Amino acid sequence: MVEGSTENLSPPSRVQAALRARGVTAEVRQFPDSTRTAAEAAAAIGTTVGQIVKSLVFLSGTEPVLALVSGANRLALPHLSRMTGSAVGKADADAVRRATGYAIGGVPPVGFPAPISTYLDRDLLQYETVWAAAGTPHHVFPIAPADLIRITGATVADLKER
Ligand code: 5CA
Repeated sequence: MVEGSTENLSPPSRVQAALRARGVTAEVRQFPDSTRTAAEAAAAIGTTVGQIVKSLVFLSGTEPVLALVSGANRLALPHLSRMTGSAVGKADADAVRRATGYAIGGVPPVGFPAPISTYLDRDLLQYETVWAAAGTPHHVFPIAPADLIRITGATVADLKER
């Protein structure tokens, strides 16, 4: 299995391998400045905060759920619960690491030990390119929203608080 052999790679290399395995040519980029938060990532990259993809992990019971949300938006929990069909709560740092294999601040949208059911904020579709974390608080990659949907199998949804 292609991704089964990537466990011993560094986190950014694992993300890069997951992108390649899905036919995405995007290059993971390293920035000397922190990309830990959406605001920091936007400043480091020189893009708008709306174009930063937050990868937020929730739990529906013990089942992880991933929400890919524009950095300009706050996720409305009731919206996500409605999409999943059951109450969801935010995962703590340990649960995030267990489900994704990455630490908070670097959680990517792909490259997990097992598939995670994924929802994507409709507002991300307005941009030509968006930027997502690539395994650490210093690594990100650019991608077209349509490609992000394809490689994550995400369900597009209205997830934002108003
Ligand atoms: N690298 C950037 C964007 S490219 C990034 O990872 N942003 S993020 O928004 O996806 O990741 C930070 C998020 O982690 C915060 O928005 C917050 O929702 C979550 N977070 C931060 N600290 C904790 C914590 N202690 N427990 C659970 N979630 C946390």
